[in-house]
Amino acid sequence: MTEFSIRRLDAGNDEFSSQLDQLLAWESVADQQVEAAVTEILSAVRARGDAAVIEYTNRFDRRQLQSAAGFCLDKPALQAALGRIPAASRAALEVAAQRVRDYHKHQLQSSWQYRESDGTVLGQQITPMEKVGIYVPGGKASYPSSVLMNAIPARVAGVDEVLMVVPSPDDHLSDLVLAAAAIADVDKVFTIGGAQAVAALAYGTETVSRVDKIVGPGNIFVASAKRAVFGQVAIDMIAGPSEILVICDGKTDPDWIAMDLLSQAEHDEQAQSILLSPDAEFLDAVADSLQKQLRELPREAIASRSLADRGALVLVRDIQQAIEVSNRVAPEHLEVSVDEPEQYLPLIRNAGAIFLGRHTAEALGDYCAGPNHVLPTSGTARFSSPLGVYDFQKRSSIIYCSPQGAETLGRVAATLARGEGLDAHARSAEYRVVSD
Ligand code: HSO
Ligand code: ZN
Repeated sequence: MTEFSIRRLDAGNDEFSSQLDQLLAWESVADQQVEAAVTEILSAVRARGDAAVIEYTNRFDRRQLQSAAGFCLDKPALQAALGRIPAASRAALEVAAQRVRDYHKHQLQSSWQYRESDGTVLGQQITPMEKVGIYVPGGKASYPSSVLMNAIPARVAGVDEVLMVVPSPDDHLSDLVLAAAAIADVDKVFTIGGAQAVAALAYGTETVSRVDKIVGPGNIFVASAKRAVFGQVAIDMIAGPSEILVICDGKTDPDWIAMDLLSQAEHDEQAQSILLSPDAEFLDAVADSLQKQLRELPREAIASRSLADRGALVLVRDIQQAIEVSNRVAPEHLEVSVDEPEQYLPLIRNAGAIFLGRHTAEALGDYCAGPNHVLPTSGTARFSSPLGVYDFQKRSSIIYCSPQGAETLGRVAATLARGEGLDAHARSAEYRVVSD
């Protein structure tokens, strides 16, 4: 049994602001040795394609691949995995996938145009990306739910080809992950991982097509490789540890709230769980419940480390103050466990996903409510949004000038161009100005 501890803070104290800063401080480790190793892997894969991918995969994942065929799984192989998983898992994955699909369809953007009085037409055209690659970590953090959350928005956006990479160390591969790929309609899975998989997706090899965007979480090598190939391809955010912030008036069952905090704490020693309440006795009750329920968890060691290092139970004056604190934290997940929670929505400024009401466990959002579980972490909800269909669509502007529009705009453009000393610009615009 591990020792239990969690810090108690009071938002009314003078030191609270600096205590909060300390609590939130989290730096993703940028390790120079990792960066050097990644640079070498990226250039080897760029230069030698499949051969380099095979060498690194055999070395790091202890495989005996002879050729690229050994790391490719096509749709029939994914369907076979779907046939091997328990019927209840398959049914749950299918319900989750359908709900995620239905929700994401609401995010589809449409092209638009408008016509000006002189006949000039202006607009914006929405086009899906052609190919995207999804990185799925191997081992314990290999979540089938994340396969759905990454692949389905891409499919809803209309992406032509969705590829997935997942490492298979010692030839271990999760059937649930492959089954989720089948349900999410992934086109091909490559059983490779690490920087070599990111490089294959970014540069392309004889077997892996070059993609336009790489999404999905990974270890420090994957994060570093994604950062390095950014520009060559688009990437999603670099995900930090999971976080939950719960605001509770003290009237929800403390066992429920404690388990909600534990649900994120069990992800990772660095995960962060914070509870804000105006009721000091309720904070005591949740602390007792955390201690009691931790012992029942298979991942007790991870969860208790996370609570001790990064967790907090915070006494606030009222719900308004709780929301002010929460806006400063900008949590990945925010639970508002109070009566009539919707009245607080207009006050909530920074949160990846907002869970309203006593019955809305954050875990439902992780699996099957419908919204995406890939969310901004580490305070980045201040400026970024959940992964969505819009991350796989691009916008192009459309300009179609009528002869009259070309005249009016031509004069304006020529004046501005001369002011910038760009004569070819001015003359190009003026060619279309016929009347004087
Ligand atoms: N809570 C995680 C997602 C997840 N939970 C996957 C369970 N499986 C995102 O922060
Ligand atoms: Zn989770």
